[in-house]
Amino acid sequence: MKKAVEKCKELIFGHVGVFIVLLCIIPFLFVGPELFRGIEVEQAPSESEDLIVVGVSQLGSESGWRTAHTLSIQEALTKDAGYFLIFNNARQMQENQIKAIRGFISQRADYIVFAPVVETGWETVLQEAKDADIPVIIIDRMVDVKDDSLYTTWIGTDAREEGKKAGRWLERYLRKKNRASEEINIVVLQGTPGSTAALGRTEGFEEIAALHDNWYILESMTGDFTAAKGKEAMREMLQRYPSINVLVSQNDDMTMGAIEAMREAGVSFGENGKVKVISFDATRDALEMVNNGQINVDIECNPKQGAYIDEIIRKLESGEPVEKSYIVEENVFTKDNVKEFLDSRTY
Ligand code: GYE
Repeated sequence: MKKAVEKCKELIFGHVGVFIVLLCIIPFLFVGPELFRGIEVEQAPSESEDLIVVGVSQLGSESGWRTAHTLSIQEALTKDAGYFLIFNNARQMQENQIKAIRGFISQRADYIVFAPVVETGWETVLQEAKDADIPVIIIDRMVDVKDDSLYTTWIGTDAREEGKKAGRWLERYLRKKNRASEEINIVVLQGTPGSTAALGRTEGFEEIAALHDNWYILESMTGDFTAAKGKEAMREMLQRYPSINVLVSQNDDMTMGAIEAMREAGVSFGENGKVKVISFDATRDALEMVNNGQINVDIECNPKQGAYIDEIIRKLESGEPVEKSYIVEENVFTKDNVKEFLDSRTY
């Protein structure tokens, strides 16, 4: 009898035990990977022994351009190509970038690559990288530092020239439409305050605007390079100014937001509309809008910078000299030339 009772207990508790263990494990199987997402996994030293360890601090994921930029880096710095990539997304916050760079220094990365969200405030952390003898490659936007030995090289685009291209396009357009002496009311959606892309595009466009007494920049508002903030800012400006002739929007995401605001306000835009639209970046979605006449012109900003990073690191590894700056080539798209580029646009 005693034996039978023992057997019974064993059977019940044995099964309950297994059941409880399963109950604990099953949810973890689903949630487990989620818990680790976003947490940087440190390299096992043996795994990275023969690889070049590169810490990349990306400033954020605010735009379609940024997604393409990140992809270009990740496609270039692969294990097959000889790299161990430690990637960090700073979510548009400088303090996160500083923390990430300090992390790369303490992990003894071979190279630090970073796209600075704003231009100022980098001296201290760059000095720390220099003291640790880690070469720094700056990509996309620029840093404003007195001592340029704080970084090895910069790969980016000429934001000031992009702004000028926008101004020159408007000059040509108005001349062609016999409106060169008309009063032209302009509003500007600027990118992240203090960023190279916003500073340069603003300066470049203003340089051309200053040559025309009849161009009035009614207001410039920041949309932080995002569609949501671009829409909000444009909605406000549409309420304040009933007679906008031109929108200069410093990236495609803000342009998409602004177009939604114009639609909602019943204001026509583009080729056959009241507000002429000038945009920057030239992502695929925006080029389609150039093709169908919703955006008048898109000034290209080239996000494909990964291959340059790879090339520069290879040169540095073999002791070859590198330039202090590399400027990536860019185009201007209007309805006249956009078709031939549309098919090959991957981003
Ligand atoms: O134009 C914009 C992004 O810094 C050039 O940043 C880059 C800009 C790009 O958010 O879409």
